[in-house]
Amino acid sequence: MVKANVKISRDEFFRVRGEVLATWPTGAAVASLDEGIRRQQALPAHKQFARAMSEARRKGQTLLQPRAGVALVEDHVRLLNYLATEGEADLLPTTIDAYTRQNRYDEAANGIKRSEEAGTSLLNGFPAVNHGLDACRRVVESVDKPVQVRHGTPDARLLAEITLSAGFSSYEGGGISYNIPYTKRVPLAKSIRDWQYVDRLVGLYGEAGVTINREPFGPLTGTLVPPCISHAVGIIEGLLALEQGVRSLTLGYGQTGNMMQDVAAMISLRELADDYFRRDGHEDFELTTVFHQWMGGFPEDESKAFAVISLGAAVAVLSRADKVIVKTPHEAMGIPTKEANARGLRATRQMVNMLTGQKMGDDSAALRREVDMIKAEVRCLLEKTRELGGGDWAVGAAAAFESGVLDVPFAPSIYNRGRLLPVRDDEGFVRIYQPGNAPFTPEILAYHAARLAERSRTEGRSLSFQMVTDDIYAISKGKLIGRPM
Ligand code: 8ZB
Repeated sequence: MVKANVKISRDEFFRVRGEVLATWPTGAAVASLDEGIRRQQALPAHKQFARAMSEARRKGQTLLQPRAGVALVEDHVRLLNYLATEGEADLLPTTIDAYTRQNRYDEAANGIKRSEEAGTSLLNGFPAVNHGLDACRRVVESVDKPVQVRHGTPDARLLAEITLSAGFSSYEGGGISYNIPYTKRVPLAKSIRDWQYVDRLVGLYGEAGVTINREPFGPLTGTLVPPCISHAVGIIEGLLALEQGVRSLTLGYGQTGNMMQDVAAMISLRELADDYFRRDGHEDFELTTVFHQWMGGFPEDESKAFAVISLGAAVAVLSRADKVIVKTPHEAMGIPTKEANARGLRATRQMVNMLTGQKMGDDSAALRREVDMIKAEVRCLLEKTRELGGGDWAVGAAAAFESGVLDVPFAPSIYNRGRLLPVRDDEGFVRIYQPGNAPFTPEILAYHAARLAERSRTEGRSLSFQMVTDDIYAISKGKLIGRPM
């Protein structure tokens, strides 16, 4: 059996590195890894992402982070500073544009040129590779908070080399979570390999004493994803990252909207991940969590959007997330203005400040049942994945997607089976309607079926794909559950 979840050797890494840096002219400037390491070592403590996450965890705080990125450097710096001051953000992002995510740097260059001519951003994010090392340094040096790269890139090796060398101290993504939900035809074995490179790079910074935070993308398609599926993917990506030397890991989860399911999901995510990491022999890591405010369709009405945002803020705190990713009242329309972005942050800030320290329902039997149910589901998925890989998580992950053992609902990738269907139950929990090839036990499937039968009775209609689509649009139309009428 091939072994794939193995730490990349230095020789192999530096051989591939030469090829990676040659894929675009701006790669040459980061040839010296030592210079990048020195810049990271010179970052003041309050701009180190891993440190901020670990302090939030220690103090029981939930940090606020927006998404933001525009085409031009000075505009981007102004945007980030506005979100820190007017938006009271604790952590800053740099959201990368869609061309860069697809390694289409020629088109990104054209977008930059046209944005300069237009005097406004004509890209949907910051094209960090085209701007190169010095511009990325300028971004990090012009703000006073930790900055993370947020994107959606299956091959993110050059982007990582440039941004980490510039002083960005956290990097989002993973070989599964930035492939399956984002692209159609990138083979999983390829994206997993390319993300092992990114994790190995982070590991090399680590060997020099620099801790860079890594965050697998938890919400996947953001469309009725059952917690067990995103947990399984996040834990696999965590295991792959730890193998390459990553030490600061933040695992994520996207809000479903049922408060008990969301709290149970965050509790089970922490406990399961810790368990799986230790069982594989990892001890030297720091695990933190991130809660994503609702990632599905939003209401157009801004007042209604604020209610969705605020519910997410409340559940983030009650589930003791170390960080919350904040939505904006422009979500239904597209990329937000900086003002709208700051409004989403301030609504979240008020809620977080009011709820921090409060506890609710931790000892409820119903909550515990949901925690145990999610754990049992994740174990079904992960144990089968481990078995398919003969103990190797990278081989197992590719085989699990190929056979539909792991199946992400509504993903565009041809390497995802797309046979598993979720739907909400009568209380709005996201349940498994059709499991496809996911290896759940008969008891688990019976539990889901029984909860769904309650909804069928309430609505006087049988389960169908119509019910699934009704659920997909429900929140944008003002409700949680897509009931008829
Ligand atoms: C998977 C993430 C989707 C979310 C937001 C979308 C959506 C994407 C930007 C951005 C501010 C950007 N998003 N690009 N928000 N600035 N450049 O990510 O609106 O909420």
